[in-house]
Amino acid sequence: MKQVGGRIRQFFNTRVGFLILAIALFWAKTLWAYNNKFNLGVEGSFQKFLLALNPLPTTLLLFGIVLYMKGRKSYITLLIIDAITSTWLFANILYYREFSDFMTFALMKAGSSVSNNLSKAIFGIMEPSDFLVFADLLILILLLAFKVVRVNITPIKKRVAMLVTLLACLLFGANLSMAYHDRSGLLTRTFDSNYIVKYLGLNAYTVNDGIKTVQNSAVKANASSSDLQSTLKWIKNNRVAPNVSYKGVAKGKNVFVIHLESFQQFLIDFKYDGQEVTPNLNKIYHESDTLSFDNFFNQVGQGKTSDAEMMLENSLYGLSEGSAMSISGSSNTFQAAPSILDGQGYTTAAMHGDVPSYWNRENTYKNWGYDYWISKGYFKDKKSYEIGYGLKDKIFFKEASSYIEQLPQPFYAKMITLTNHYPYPLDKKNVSIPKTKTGDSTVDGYVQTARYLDQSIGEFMTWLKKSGLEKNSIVMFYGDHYGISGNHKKAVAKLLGKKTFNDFDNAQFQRVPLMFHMAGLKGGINHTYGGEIDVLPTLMNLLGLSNKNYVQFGSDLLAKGRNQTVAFRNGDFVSPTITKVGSKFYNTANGEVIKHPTAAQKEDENASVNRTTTVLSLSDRVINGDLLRFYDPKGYKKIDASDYSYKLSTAKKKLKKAQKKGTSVLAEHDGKSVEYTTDAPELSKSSDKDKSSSSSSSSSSDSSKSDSSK
Ligand code: GP9
Ligand code: MN
Repeated sequence: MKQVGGRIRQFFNTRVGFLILAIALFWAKTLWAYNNKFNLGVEGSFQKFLLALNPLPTTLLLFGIVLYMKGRKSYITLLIIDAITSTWLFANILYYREFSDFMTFALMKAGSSVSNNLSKAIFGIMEPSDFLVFADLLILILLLAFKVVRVNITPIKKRVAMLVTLLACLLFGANLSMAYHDRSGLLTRTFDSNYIVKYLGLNAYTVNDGIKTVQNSAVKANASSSDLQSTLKWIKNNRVAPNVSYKGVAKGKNVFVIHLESFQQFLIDFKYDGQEVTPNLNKIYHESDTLSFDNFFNQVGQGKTSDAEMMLENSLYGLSEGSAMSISGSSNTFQAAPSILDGQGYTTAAMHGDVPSYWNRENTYKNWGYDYWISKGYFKDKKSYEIGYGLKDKIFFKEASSYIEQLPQPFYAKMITLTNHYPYPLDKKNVSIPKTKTGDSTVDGYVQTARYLDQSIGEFMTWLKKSGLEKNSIVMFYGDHYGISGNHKKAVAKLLGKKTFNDFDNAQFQRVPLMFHMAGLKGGINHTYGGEIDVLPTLMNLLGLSNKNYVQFGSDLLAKGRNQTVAFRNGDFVSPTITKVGSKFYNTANGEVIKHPTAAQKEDENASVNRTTTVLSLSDRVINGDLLRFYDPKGYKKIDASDYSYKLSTAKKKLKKAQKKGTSVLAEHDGKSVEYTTDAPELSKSSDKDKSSSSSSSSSSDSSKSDSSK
């Protein structure tokens, strides 16, 4: 035994041995921190394996630097590197506790707000166990100080040092490719910083963030107020006057923005197995006080939901790559819907059953002026309440109602649903319509989750009536993007009972619902061609607000003489006359390829191509150059992200205080909650005490949540 101990000690007395010890200790404590100090959402054994692997490549690379050094210097450097990386981990633990996110350079730079808040809070939020991240460093120092391990000054061959560096790079490459296997687009699409840490580790996250920040800040540093001139000129020249007869019809009303996840227009009135799939939404669609649009298109790119949100609430396009909210949401100046309405005396809240960090919402919403960001941690949760990304819609709406009734009126509330999300898993208890039979497993569950979403909407509308909110609110519904991607053409053809389904059909398939529902609204089905970019100008007009002074690329959908070319993020477009996909132009009326365009058609094609490329590139310039920081719209009250905190305890206090105003539904009902009725089986008394796991069909890997464009 003694002999073994002696051998181990001898090994640690070598430089390589000491390095291995340092790496092993650093690895162990990082893994401990991952599991105890963050909420990375690790699911399944493959992700667990990657989590355990990911500290190794970067630690090997960083710590391995000392092998290029001689003598005592290498030991001291090793301790310094260890100290710096441990401090970084420590700082992130504290930051995460406060903001449920990792530190970014953009935030540190924009920083005053965040760092002020953080330094104020820092002592309050520290926990003794946080200091365990320094345990490995302490062990190494003690071992050396008490000469348990001796400093070895024998030089290391450069070849060995290089080999270690190479090994680190190879390991990182392997880590990266396995991560991409589980989550494609991890770095380009930047879904959630938790994902990058989960798959690649904190240090890799930091480097990636650093590279992105440098790229972004270079563009931003070179931008100046004059860059905005071309945009302002374009907007002025292309502006159409909003519809006067609808102006202000919803003035002062509460606004509900109901985000229907992955919900396509074809589902409206769609029947399967002899039943309507979405009877509640169909009813709303056809009601005389609902203004519905049947040529309304999603225009999202890689940022999917976040692109939809960017367009809906800013009338700015997403970016050609990645998510604008992730890339610029923390640092840019926006003049978004919530902040515009804040200035009009509205209380604004976004609600969603997923973690707050996804699509960088936690930071972006502050720059958009949201008073409240009510996300997963705000809701009662059990395993059986969740599926896919988070809370099931029926439970989400029910639990959200208890926050809605506390909001001072008028309010603007965005509710982002979740259950109808790729790959459309649903537990048996919630299934109320059979799967379709196209034979494509990622398509066939779609009607089931869409039905579930529809039922949740039905329940919510009943509550709106009961609470009296229906009378003084305008409820807007929209589908954020396709649910079935162009990679499932055969299955879609089957689903729609068509012989073929080509690129033209797929472009037409990008229609999503848009409906404004309000008591007394002059409704009907409007056939104008438009897209998500046009929603904010339309909504503002209904609320009686002029968007004339804002940088918004869309136009009021009810305006006469508006341009009806709908730009897709990849440069394709749809208009009432022409549809462009790739290099092909189609006649929108009959879907035929226009092989020999007439002069008029050629002109039409060119005009739409021009418009599409112009709006996309101008919008990109606004976001990439952070140009709105140079712009002060008349009548707009600037907001400061540092005024907002989305901590649950802060929100609760704020809501409690807000009750004094007496304008919330709760106050109107003398402090008594308006009962919410749902048939969610998870909430019924008879439901067994949460024995059932969240889903019979949800897989344990993130790929089960990933994108349907796969
Ligand atoms: C995640 C949810 C889904 O919180 O909004 O985003 P998506 O995958 O649809 O872009
Ligand atoms: Mn979505």
